[in-house]
Amino acid sequence: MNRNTHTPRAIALAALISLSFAVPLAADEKAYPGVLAPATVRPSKAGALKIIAKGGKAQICGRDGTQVQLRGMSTHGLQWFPQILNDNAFRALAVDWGSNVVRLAMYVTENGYASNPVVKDRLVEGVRLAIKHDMYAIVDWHVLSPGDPNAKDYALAREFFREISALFPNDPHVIYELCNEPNGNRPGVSNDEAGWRQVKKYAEPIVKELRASGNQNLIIVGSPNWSQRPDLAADDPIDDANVAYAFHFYSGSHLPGAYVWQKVEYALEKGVALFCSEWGTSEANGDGGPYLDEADAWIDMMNRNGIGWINWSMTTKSETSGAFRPYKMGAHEAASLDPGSDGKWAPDELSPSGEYARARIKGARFVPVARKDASTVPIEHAEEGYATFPSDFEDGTRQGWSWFGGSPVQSPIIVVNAGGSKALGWAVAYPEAKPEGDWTTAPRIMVSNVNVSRKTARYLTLDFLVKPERASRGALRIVLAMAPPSLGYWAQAEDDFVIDLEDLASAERTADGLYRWRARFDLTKLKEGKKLKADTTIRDLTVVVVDKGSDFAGTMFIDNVRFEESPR
Ligand code: IDC
Repeated sequence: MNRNTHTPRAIALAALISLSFAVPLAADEKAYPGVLAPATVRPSKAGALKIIAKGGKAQICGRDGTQVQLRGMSTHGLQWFPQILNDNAFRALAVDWGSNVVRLAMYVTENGYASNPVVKDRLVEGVRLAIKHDMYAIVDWHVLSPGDPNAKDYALAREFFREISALFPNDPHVIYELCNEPNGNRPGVSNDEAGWRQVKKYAEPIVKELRASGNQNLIIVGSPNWSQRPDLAADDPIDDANVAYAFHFYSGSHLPGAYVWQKVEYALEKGVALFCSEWGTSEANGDGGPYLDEADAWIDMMNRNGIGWINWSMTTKSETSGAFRPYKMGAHEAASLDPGSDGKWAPDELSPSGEYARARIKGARFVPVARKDASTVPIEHAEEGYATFPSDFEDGTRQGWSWFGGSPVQSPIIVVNAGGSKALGWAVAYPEAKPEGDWTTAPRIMVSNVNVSRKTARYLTLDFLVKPERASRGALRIVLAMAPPSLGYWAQAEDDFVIDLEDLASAERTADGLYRWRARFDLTKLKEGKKLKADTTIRDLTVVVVDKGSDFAGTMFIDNVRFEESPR
């Protein structure tokens, strides 16, 4: 093939107009003076944390009985972004950001601890790094999906807390968080008293066992509806003097004064200790925004009440809540999660959200840097059209297909003739330097609200074509993801479709010189044992083209996205 006839990447990149980062909305220190706060107090000074009742309110206090506010960051899932576990990063968090706490998010499902036990070693490494840098460490058993902490997926919980507490016996740095977010995902817990009783039934024996083995540490327990119901816990607390209840909010979804806020106020009045073990500047899905004014209102409220908080999360993943600059094709490289031996990330290595979180952890003013990659030139795509399935693009529209907001590739989407009929195409050039994380360079294109069901079909099939400008090594891995509301809005085909770029010669060649494959996904084989019934509604379809060590630059196309009864 004509490998070197074009300058590498030039053609793909020429078509690209750099996409702007969302410019942070104004944060307002005048309206919310409580966002400016004194520096945090470290474990070397504060010692073991204990809850003390003062004037009808419960406060988390240090060994001398004065209130200690915890402010810091959470890791992203340690199965996905372990690179944050490095000495320079923890030093930067402690010294440059002024954090006195770090949260280690250990997912159990989604390739977490249950199937990937190495993440526990990573968590332990994180605890050690936190101790070394004089920060408290939150051991987060990240219950997310399914939503019932008693579900069989979480059967190792007791043993896990036993092991960690034996490794760090009654160590004052360690805080145990027993269940990130109980919720209704089946098998789940209901958003009411009965749901809380389920959580309590799970948590109580672990609390008892920790105490019986001599661990007096602060323990945090999540609440139903994704830790939005501390009021339920306040009405029926766990019988232990050193348990605080978690609440979580995302400032674009959970507005100041609304539902979660009211539950927090209620629980505060009832006199239980509260801790915000996760909040984000984005919407609840981790993306969109950032919503900094709303975040200011929340932080002001938490700071004034001395409530500790943790921002989600330390990742370069392309999502607004991520604190570090993600890779974006044609605009910027990803930051490294290791800031280097100077122990500082430069301001533009942070995302707008990360820059904001750092200022608020420090308790200092938020003065965002100007971002070089902001562009006001809008990208022109082919006409959007209506979500249509099967998608054949013959009407010349995109039939509803668009970039997923967090897609690191956001090049113009075209509808042109490719391989004998109209197809949907876009330019891609994978970077030489591969950023951390698996999907960080992958175009993610989706059709929303297409609302189809597979009926009797077993497969979802699409034609995938490429016009390479360069393709000499590595592979492409096409992933099919779906959003069926009844399956928690996420289902992923078990088997990806892999294209070996070193073996292009054996691929089908179209009359117009493209390479073509028929990518077929078996809908009866989904990750995590999920099942798509014949009539299960699939709201959205997403195609992700993952870079496996490849130097691919050129145009990719999809066509004839369809269901199939059996292979043709
Ligand atoms: C999100 C991550 C995202 C990941 C998703 C599924 O940001 O990259 O794909 O989990 O595992 C929570 C959860 C937290 C979520 C976060 C944002 O505790 O795991 O992280 N969120 O959606 N609760 C509310 C929001």
